[in-house]
Amino acid sequence: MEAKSKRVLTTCVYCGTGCNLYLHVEDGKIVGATPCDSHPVSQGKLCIKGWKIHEFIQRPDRLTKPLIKKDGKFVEASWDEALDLVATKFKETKEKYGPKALGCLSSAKCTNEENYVMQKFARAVLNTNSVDHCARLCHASTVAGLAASFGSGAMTNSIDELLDSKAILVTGSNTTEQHPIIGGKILRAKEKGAKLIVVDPREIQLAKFADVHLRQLSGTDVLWLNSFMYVIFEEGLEDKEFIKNHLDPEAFEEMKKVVTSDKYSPENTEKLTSIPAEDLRKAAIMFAKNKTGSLVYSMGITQHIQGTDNVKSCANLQMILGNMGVYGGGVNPLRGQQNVQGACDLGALSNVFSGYQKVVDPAAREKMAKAWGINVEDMDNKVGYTVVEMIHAAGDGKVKALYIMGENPMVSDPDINHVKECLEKPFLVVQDIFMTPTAELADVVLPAASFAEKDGAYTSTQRTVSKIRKAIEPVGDSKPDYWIIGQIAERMGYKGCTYSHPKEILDEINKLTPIYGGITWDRIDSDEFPFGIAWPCPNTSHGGTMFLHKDGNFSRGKGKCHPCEYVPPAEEPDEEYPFRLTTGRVAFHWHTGSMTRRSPTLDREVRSAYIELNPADANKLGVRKNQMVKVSSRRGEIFVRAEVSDIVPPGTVFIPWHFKEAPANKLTIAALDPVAKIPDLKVCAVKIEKVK
Ligand SMILES: Nc1nc2c(c(=O)[nH]1)N[C@H]1C(S)=C(S)[C@@H](COP(=O)(O)OP(=O)(O)OC[C@H]3O[C@@H](n4cnc5c(=O)[nH]c(N)nc54)[C@H](O)[C@@H]3O)O[C@H]1N2
Ligand SMILES: Nc1nc2c(c(=O)[nH]1)N[C@H]1C(S)=C(S)[C@@H](COP(=O)(O)OP(=O)(O)OC[C@H]3O[C@@H](n4cnc5c(=O)[nH]c(N)nc54)[C@H](O)[C@@H]3O)O[C@H]1N2
Ligand code: SF4
Ligand SMILES: [Mo]
Repeated sequence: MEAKSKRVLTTCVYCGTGCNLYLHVEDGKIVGATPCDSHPVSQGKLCIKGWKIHEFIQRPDRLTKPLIKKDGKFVEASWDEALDLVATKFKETKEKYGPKALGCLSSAKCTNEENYVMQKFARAVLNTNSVDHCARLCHASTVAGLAASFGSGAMTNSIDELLDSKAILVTGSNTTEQHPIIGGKILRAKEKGAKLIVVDPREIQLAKFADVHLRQLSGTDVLWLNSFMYVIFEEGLEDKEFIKNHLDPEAFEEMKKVVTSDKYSPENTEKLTSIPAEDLRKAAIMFAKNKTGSLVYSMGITQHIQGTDNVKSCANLQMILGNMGVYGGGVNPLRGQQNVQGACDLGALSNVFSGYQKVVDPAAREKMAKAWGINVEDMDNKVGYTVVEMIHAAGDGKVKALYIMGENPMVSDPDINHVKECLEKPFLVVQDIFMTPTAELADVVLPAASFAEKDGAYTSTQRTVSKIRKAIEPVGDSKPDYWIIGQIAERMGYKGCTYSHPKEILDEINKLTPIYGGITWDRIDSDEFPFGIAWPCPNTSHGGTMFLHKDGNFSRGKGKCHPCEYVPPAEEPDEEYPFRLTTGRVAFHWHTGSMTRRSPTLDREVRSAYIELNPADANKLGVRKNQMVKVSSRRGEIFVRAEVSDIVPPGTVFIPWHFKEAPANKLTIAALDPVAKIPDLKVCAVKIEKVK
């Protein structure tokens, strides 16, 4: 008989830090969560979201039954009825309009195994490469930029190395709020004597502890990064040995020519970035002289039409300083969702199969077709639609059926007035644990089991694959995502997506994905690896990889610098829309709020949307703290309360985008980076009016 009370070790479902925790279960109810002392990263700590993780799981408004929309209203249905309907519609759409008319959004909230099955379903059953997920709104530019520079698009070093870095440059990462456990380690490194340089338009918590805080205008990162390198070359502080031995010489010279040109002198970039030249010089020299230095970044760097260039510039900087392939150094993009790294690794991207094997490579297609038992001619040989493109294609009538698992684009995508128009058109299936604004638009809603109700694995920001374990039975009639996908596939005549347990899926992943070759089900909670293994891990005698590009031996051979010229954001303030809006997060809430706003402890902390407004701007507008204001852009308007604060500089405003009743994404712009297709979520122009 099952014990009445137990605790189950698992991995946190929120951020990419990968903390492990125990879920405490009594009589089938999750009553609490506590940290795991022996976990190498979290070491007995959790942030507030981890401590309160149990609060959303068994909320009474969990989706418990499949729902089918009839005459504009949802009606409960049996699994058979819902799955038959979905399979029939998908089949009809494919027969009538071809595979291009179908698309899938996979999920960084789901497990590695579930993401693998979703992309297999898209490719083997629907025969489309239009399968993508929120990494596209997040670190798509990291994947593109770092792959071009180093040959691998992931965080290069491990989290705890920060404790031994001599200098840490943090830019576009509000680390203490968004990755609190990592933020704590940065502060510990600072206590131990590391220099801390923060480059962020807002005076975030870390900035208060920094040796230097540079406040650039949002969207001007290439300028200050080039200026850093300008100063480093001027002072002769580059690592000449590393450059000679490990970098592609032609690419290096080409890049050097650009960054040392006059327009990137600190004096010349000051006008556009608003960073005082003096301060920039000081910061650049400090970072260059204190070796080994680590560069940490997140959304402030990636979410721009110039995101890929921003990332490449970060890589350029760390390469010329010789901070690559060494302990305590590296280019360290902090991955956001707890399993966004895994969703990318397992091929939930429109251009790659699992392990970043390219869909346009005939040999890769041949390999997958053979393993999946399908005809290679049936496979899509072109890159599919990305997130924003797919939604726009639905609006244009090109995509006629859309399957969304564990994403909430009606709150998370840019320009949601337009997203709504687009999602109203196709046959829409949404698979979630709660009724979200996206699910409300669906024709069929499928109830998924949460992370506490299934087995599987997540891959953390430091590439460590670690397990989640079933603590309770699925709530209501909800089912694990992999089961649901398998059932739809079977009803469309394909049995290759049906598995009896995630272990079988991981076995298949091991065979087809070289970087995961040795990351087997049994190894990742063995006595040898109780908390998982970091890829690349090609075989079962390999112990995993702590940091990439060891000794400057880059995955691509020689490290490649890229010349990046500054390109201004797609939309900047003007007379009509005079403020620069940047959007982001707060410590207590998660994205679209579907989980954290159902957690009473977290909800109590921040209940509604607000706008950070500099006191000088508030004065000019005649707005006081907590007064309601109307914020509008060329695309929409929302009402929020004013939070008057010097966290933002004059002319810049910040809105957290968690709140569906006042969604910041009604204001944002869907302009895309040409390479990574990531939207510019960090800059657009707005006006602010007092509400009477
Ligand atoms: N509590 C909480 N934690 C989270 C999440 C959450 O929703 N809530 N989400 C997770 C996810 S998926 C992600 S991707 C990460 C995101 O983590 P972060 O990237 O740290 O979070 P953001 O608030 O989006 O923005 C980061 C910083 O970018 C700065 N910034 C704004 N514009 C610019 C610019 O033009 N250039 C630069 N360099 N900086 C700029 C902002 O002032 C802010 O400090 O957090 C993860 N962790
Ligand atoms: N303005 C603005 N917009 C942004 C950003 C920004 O900084 N500014 N950041 C962007 C970034 S970095 C990201 S990552 C995206 C995130 O965008 P989304 O991924 O759309 O946001 P989430 O709220 O994390 O959505 C995850 C959904 O999965 C559901 N879910 C949880 N667990 C499970 C499960 O086990 N199975 C299933 N099927 N569903 C589950 C949740 O209820 C939720 O509805 O937003 C982007 N949007
Ligand atoms: S830091 Fe991230 S992984 Fe750790 S408890 Fe908080 S949300 Fe969870
Ligand atoms: Mo993200």
